[in-house]
Amino acid sequence: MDLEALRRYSALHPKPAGLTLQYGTAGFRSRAEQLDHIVFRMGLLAILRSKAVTATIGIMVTASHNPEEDNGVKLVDPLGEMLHPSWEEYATQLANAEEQELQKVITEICQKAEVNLHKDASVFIGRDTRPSSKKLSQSVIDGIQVLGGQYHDYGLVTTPQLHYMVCCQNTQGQYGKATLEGYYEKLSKAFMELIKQSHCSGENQKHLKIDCANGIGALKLSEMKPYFPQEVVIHIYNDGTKEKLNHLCGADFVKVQQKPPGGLDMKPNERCCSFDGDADRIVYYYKDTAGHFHLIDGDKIATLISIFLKELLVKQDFKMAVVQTAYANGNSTRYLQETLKVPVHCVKTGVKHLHHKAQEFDVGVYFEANGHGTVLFSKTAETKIRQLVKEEKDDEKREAAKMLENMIDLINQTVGDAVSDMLVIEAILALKGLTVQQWDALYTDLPNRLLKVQVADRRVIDTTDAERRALTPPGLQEKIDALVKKYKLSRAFVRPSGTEDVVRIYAEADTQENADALAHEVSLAVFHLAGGKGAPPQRNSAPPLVHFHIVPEIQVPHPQSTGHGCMTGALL
Ligand code: G16
Repeated sequence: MDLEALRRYSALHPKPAGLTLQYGTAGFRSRAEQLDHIVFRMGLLAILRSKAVTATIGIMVTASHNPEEDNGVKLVDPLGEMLHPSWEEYATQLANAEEQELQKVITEICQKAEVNLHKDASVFIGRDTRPSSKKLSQSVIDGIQVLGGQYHDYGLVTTPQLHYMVCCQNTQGQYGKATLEGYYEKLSKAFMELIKQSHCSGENQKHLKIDCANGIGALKLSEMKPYFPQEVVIHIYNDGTKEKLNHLCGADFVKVQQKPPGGLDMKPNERCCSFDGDADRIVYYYKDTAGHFHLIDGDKIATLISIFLKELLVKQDFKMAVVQTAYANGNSTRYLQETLKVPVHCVKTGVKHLHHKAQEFDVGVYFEANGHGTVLFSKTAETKIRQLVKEEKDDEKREAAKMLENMIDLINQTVGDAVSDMLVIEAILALKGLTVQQWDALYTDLPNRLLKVQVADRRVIDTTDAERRALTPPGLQEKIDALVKKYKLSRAFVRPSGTEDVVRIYAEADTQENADALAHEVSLAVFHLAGGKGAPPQRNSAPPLVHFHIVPEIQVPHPQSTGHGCMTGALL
């Protein structure tokens, strides 16, 4: 280790006195001006991790759904997964070490994680469109250079694109080419192959309006446009040329506020979707002829994908499961378990937890309600599917295997990816001949409300049971239990956010009014028992923004039936 270089460079990236930051749900996040030393040190850590696992590691400078003034850093492991949990602690130690302790902490990490500093190292870097991102990614490079290693700076990319590049690099191209062209070509080829099998057409089905949250998604979708087949016509809104990132738009805004984003003009029954700031989340929505807004969130995306996959996999001995978090709407879980008969597992918030659980199955579909998710196929499942495409004699079965093979290539298995998820959804809707309204009507969401409360220190809240119950502060869970008892079909939980300085509150109940009342009462309990800051939360008197219609559950046509819509696909 070049100690002189370490001293010199760390002095250029000083840690503000008294600042302590924790590795959170998806890396570090804070106001951009507090992050220079963090990203420099994550450059150091990426080199150590790369040497430890003898593979390329990714660093993405982004704060995703957070306001434009924030920034953050996400670390990507060799196969495109989030940083291994055992290294999160090292990341926190390095981030919070005083300058004079840096060398000691690096040496300790090397000892504990058996890092051989003489090994080669390689890091891929990406960044989002925030004004602070370019300078921060330069600080990452400083960190990399201090410990000595190769790097490739991809510049502006979506988070999932960086995950994809890292995976391609470490699988020697087996997952694809580690270039943007490689990514666009792989996805568009799989998409075109998939929709070739669709017998549906129609001008309306072709068009999709996309709110890009004024973020990187707009740039990358524009680049990808030439690769899109004529079957899909995308219209990009909130492209970052006029408004601020994530301001009154984007997937998080639409999901939390349960209303359409600004800057997107939506006509009745038009299919629309929103990405978040770094394009790793997506939610769909539409407005009906009465002007009511309908949100189709990550739970319904998971349901649509599960229906499609289950039909194709029906005669295979594959274990398929869906992974959700406590935020999953109660009716989505019921639909998946009782109607679709798919096992559902609940884990803690954070794609790292969902991804890990989904790896236990041959086919693991995971989605957070906020629209962050993907599908994982085990090596065994993938090999068998590819083999069936080549060897299966029965035409219908071979066609079904082909659809699955194209799904494997279309879905970004490294992490939730708004672009790839969007193409998967568009393909499924086309193949099944489903309109956005029919998709929405699979089940009716229980009315729900998400709120946030500021407290002096959100770490006073500790949770258990996949964050569905609060262990501390004393008395909080008992209070929540008593409040929940007041309403029908109700459920509520609280948890400290890992990306913002807030406590999140989720409530659902039989009516929107009750869900709102319950969420408000729980937020007051958090405020009083967990040290709320400022004035107690006020009940929002605005009328519910989402129209919860009661519709009969739509029976998705059987794949072999020709009488309904134009679904294709044969059972394996
Ligand atoms: C990140 C994580 C997601 C998580 C979200 C909110 O999303 O990747 O898994 O659901 O933060 O986390 P929290 O409730 O702890 O703030 P993103 O899209 O912001 O990177």
